[in-house]
Amino acid sequence: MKLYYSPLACSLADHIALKEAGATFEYEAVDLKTKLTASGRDFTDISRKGYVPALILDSGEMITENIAILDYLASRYPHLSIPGELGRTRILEALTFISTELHRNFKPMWHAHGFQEKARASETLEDLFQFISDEFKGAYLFGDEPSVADFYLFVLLLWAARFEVPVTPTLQAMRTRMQTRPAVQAAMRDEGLDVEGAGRQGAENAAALTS
Ligand SMILES: N[C@@H](CCC(=O)N[C@@H](CS)C(=O)NCC(=O)O)C(=O)O
Repeated sequence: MKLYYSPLACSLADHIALKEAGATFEYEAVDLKTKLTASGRDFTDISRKGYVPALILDSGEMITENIAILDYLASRYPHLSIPGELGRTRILEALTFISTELHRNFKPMWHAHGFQEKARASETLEDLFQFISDEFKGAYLFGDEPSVADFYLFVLLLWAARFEVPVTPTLQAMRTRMQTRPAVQAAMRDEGLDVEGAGRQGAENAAALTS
């Protein structure tokens, strides 16, 4: 497998999932402004969508869209999912909330919008983070082990730190807990991120992240 990513982008969730799975994979950075890969290829020749994440399977097939990639990884590596008849559905429910509510509402934060628009987005995000915090069933969303949904949520918690969006003590504790996991530290190091200061990083990448 090969993951196309950009440092501190939402693709970090997939990178963490692959590390947590113990999967064998390659990874290559994409400059989201120029759309060039680290090896100099035009990324839009690889994925017409032009955004990360994109996962190339060993068969050569490509999966795009974070929800689909994380769902694929959770199906292939069941310890990244949760058990039970509704397990996959609950994961998809959480991933969809994280993608279409939380992630989408970060858009004004990444772009050069005015102060008021950012303040409004921050308030919306604070409410959305409060909601997901109330859903926690343990140290992580579904109990005491993290799932793919926690990896995606973690990335958005790094963004929250970067943009000073207030989050609950439950979420602050989860972010800190995630940062102690060897797989998380390894994925962040691969992306050139400082594990402690990642929320403050990515300035040069920020303008290109359409989130
Ligand atoms: N619908 C896509 C959106 C992914 C997305 O927003 N990726 C951002 C990074 S977090 C990106 O690559 N933006 C650059 C661009 O759209 O040109 C998904 O859910 O995977």
